[in-house]
This record gives sequence, structure tokens and C-alpha cells, in this order.
Amino acid sequence: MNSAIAKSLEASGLRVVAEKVAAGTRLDDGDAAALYAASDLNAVGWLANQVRERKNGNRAYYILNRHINYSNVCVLSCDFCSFARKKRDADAWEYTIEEMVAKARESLALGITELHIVGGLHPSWKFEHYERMLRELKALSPALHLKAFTAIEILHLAWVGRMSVPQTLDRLRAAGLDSLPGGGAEIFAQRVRDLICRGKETAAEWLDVHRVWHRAGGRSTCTMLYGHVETIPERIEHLRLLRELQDETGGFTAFVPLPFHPANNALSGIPEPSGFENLRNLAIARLYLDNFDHIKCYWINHGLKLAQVSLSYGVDDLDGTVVEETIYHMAGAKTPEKQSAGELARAIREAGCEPVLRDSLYREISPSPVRT
Ligand code: V47
Repeated sequence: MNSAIAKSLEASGLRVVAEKVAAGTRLDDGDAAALYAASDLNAVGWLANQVRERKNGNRAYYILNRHINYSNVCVLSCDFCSFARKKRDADAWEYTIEEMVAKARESLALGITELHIVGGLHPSWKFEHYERMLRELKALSPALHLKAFTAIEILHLAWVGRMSVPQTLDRLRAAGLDSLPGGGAEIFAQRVRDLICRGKETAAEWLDVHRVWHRAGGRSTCTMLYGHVETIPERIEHLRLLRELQDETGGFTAFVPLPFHPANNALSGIPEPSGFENLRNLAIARLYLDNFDHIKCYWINHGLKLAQVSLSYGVDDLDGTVVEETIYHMAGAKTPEKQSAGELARAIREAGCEPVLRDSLYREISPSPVRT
């Protein structure tokens, strides 16, 4: 460490944290609070970059994927959500399975390896509908990885199918489910859930779905929706609960922070988190979540330019081509809905990293000649 960096760390009150990072010692909640209190973003980012390099060298990942939001009809009414509609609303949609298959087929021709499928908690679809959805998408290509249904959707499907969570996951796996996405976690603190998503399942229920899935050999991602009414200690508690489950199961592939987008929802008076906030949050996640291999910056909600910079602040994954996105665009995102593989690789390379095309489990794959 050069003396200028040592001075910045000292001035930011981060000397002890820096020593722990250098020694590979786990950070505690007080260390995380010190990192959040530091105003020198570059000092925090420098530390996170040390850990990124230790874990992933110079490699930064991207994937050829497509998102499909099968329906925005939802029985919940979360205050932060701009996506959910009631069935009677003019702008509610429900894709038929045939429409979903057509979307998937179109993207398969362009080389995608993963479908990310999430939607609202639909009031009347039967469990068998979701099984048929997975089966018919899988029938397009057995190699196509189906990353589908947040823990909140899984709990809804268990209720719809009158089954336990393990039975629900077994049935969905048999129909083609490959991994679980990380949505629906929001902030685990019940105080926050009571304020912004009353009636939604608890932290313990969200965590238990992932625990059951991991114990059965499955992998998943996890998220934290931040920048609304939560406090910094509540963010740290959220990270701690994820780290504890990861200690127990090792089943998370990556952590994906989600900055709050305020347009068209009941929390629209709250400003969107700044670039400073987003970078420091990513960097602190990299430092605190020592048992996670990957920290993902989803370019859709951070913007590709900030995502590129985040590669120097602890991030090693930019997600993928996405193709079609509604959750963030209905909440005011100004980013495009898709990125070409070439553009993602270029952004990574320009930031001084080696672009690595990955599959859903972070195995390297060789780029095919067909590109999205
Ligand atoms: O579950 C909803 C969040 C999630 C807003 O697992 C909002 O790899 C901010 O989970 N402002 C969906 N956030 C997106 C998601 C995701 C995205 C990319 C990759 C992965 C992964 C997961 O977005 C929802 C909710 O937590 N959300 N509305 C909003 N206005």
C-alpha cells in the first residue's frame, strides 16, 4: 500500500478495517458501519478492489441472458413497486406460455444461455400453469438454464398448490427449474417491511426458501433493495443475514444490490440513490460478504457507465444482455432494455479487466459466433 492510500485510510478512520482486509479477517458490523461512515469513497473502493482482485483476479463476468416478466398482475401492493397491477387495470399483462416460448425462441437464436423469469403473484393461475411454463421453455433446449421465481413467488406457488416449500421446489425442479433469482428480499428488517411492503413474507420465510433450495443442491442469487426508508444498521443486518445463510449452505452464487427507483410508485418523494451511494454500497458488500464469490452490478439499474466504474469498486459481474426489462423501466430507469454482448465485453475491457462470458453458475463459456 502506498503512503497516500495509507493516509486516506487513516484519515477515514479505516486503519483497523484495512488491516483486517489485508489479513483476510472477517469484518464485523462495526467495521461495516465505519465503512458506511467514511466519506472517502476511493479509500473504501480501494479496499474492495483488493478483495475483488484476490477473489477473481482480473476477470469480470457477463452472460447472454433474457428476462421475461410473465405477468404484472399481483395480489400484493408494495409501496416501492411501479410494476404491479390489478387484473382490471388497462396496462396489466399476462403472457401466454406460447408468447413466452416465442420470446425465448427468438433469443435462443441469438445465443442466450439463461432465461430469468419473474412476475407478480398472480391471483388465479394454478400451480400446473407454472409447471407447464417451465416444461415448454425447457423443451426448446435442454441446455437453456431456467432461473425463475423469487422466494416470494415460490411461497405463493406453495400456497396455490397447497404444498410445502420442499415439495413445491421438487415439483418445479422436475419441470425444469435450474436456479432461483434473488428478488423479493427487499430489506429484511420487519420495521421496513411493515412500512413499504406490508403483508409480504418475512425475512425468515425468504431465507428459508433459499435454505431449502440450497440444501437440495440448488444455487441462487440474493439481493437488497436499498435507498428508501431503511437505515444503515438495517442494511448491515440484511447483509449479515445473507452472510450467515451463506456460511450455512454456500448456495449463493452472487449478491446483487438493487438501488431504489422512485418513479410511478407510492414512495416517489424519495430521491434515487446517487452514484456515490451506489458505488459505496457495492464496495461495502464486496468487503463484508467475504464468503461470496461474486458481486454483481446490474447495469439496468445502475447504468452501464457506473457499472463499468464499479469494476474498480469490488464488482466482478455486470449481469447480461437482458433484452426485455419492465420492473425498472416502469420505475423510471433511463437505461436501454438490452445490451449487446460486444458492448458488455467492451465496457469490461475498457475498465482494464478481462471479459469472461459465463453460464449461470459462473463457468466460463467460449463466445459463439452468433451474438445478441
Ligand atoms: O424483487 C422492485 C426490486 C426486484 C423496485 O438475482 C425495485 O441475479 C428498485 O431481483 N426500485 C427484481 N428495486 C429484480 C431482481 C434482480 C435483477 C437482476 C438480477 C437479479 C439476480 C435479480 O427488483 C424485485 C424488487 O426487490 N424492485 N421495484 C424499484 N422501484
